[in-house]
Amino acid sequence: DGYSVAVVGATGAVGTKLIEMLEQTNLPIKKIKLLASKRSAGRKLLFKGAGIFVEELVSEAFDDVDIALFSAGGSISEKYAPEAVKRGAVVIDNTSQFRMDKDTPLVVPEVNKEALKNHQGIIANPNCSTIQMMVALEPIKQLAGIDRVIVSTYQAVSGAGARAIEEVKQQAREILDGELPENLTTEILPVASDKKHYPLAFNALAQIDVFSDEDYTKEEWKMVNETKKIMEDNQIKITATCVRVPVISGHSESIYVETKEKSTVADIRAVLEKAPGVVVEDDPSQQIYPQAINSVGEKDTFVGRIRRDLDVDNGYHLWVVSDNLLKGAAWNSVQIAESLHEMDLVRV
Ligand code: A2P
Ligand code: 11C
Repeated sequence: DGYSVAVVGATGAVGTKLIEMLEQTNLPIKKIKLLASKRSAGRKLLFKGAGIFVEELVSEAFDDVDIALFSAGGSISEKYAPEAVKRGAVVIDNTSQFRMDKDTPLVVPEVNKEALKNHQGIIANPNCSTIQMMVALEPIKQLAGIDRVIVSTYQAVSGAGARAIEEVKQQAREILDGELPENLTTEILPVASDKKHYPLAFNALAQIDVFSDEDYTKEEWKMVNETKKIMEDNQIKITATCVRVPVISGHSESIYVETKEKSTVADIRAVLEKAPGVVVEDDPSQQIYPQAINSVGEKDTFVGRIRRDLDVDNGYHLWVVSDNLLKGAAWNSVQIAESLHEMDLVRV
């Protein structure tokens, strides 16, 4: 007994992690189906030690599926998520395709599980940089309310996919071999679809995704709009600067938050220490603070450098780090599946 679960994009960077997280969940699973493009059909991947053949993604593949986890790009979700729902599956979508749709819950289980109750078949998983910020800010919101957020991110290259990781590694090798920066191989970063490409190795690029309104990038707009939707607060003041750094996995964020009510660093630390999904790593006397490389493979969000602003009453600074492929993607999706099961919401 249990659910029949499909992973769409099973061979990808996030898909591979979805399989790992499904191996670790206590969600009852009776069958797992791995879907990808025709190119991968027939490849064998392991699930709990058993070899499972990857199948080509076609609409009929969802006929016997209860829960479908999508991570194969927005256009694949646009086409196949409604097909999966039509055939009786609940879809948990990792892409940005449906996130801002009125009828689609956008869920971080630690924050707004209740929103799942209104689902119409598709549930959206937020952007990775938004998720870890929500996990860290929700306890502060509950303590003292949130008036304003200013966030700067230091995002890992795995967020841009497997090919981007290869590109930055290649650039690093070329530089160490004496190549000049202007001669490096640049085809993908900062954004595959944009006109120009720049090296990321030994660099930092203040562009994630393409530019949009007000000269903010789409990634920055995602952090703004998704935060308002998840926190159900259109009044919250929030602005973001998103930067790609040559880190393989683990997004880091410098978050400045102004609370509505008076609080103290000690109170904020205390609520974070008790918060679900948060691990406080904060001891300046011992040089303890979160680091991207230590977050890899962990499901938690790490918070440190908790301190007051020197000029603004109610202003606080945090350093927040999490594995962008786990809490930022695969783990949050599987947590949503677990929540749907616990809340008896798997059948549409
Ligand atoms: P495939 O490996 O067969 O190309 P990533 O985010 O790491 O780039 O991974 C993208 C995922 O989406 C892969 O599993 C990839 O499968 C899958 N994918 C890409 N295009 C399609 C498609 N047209 N149909 C089904 N799956 C696709
Ligand atoms: C990045 N945050 O780090 C992006 C990747 O909307 O799900 C995830 C994009 C998304 O490049």
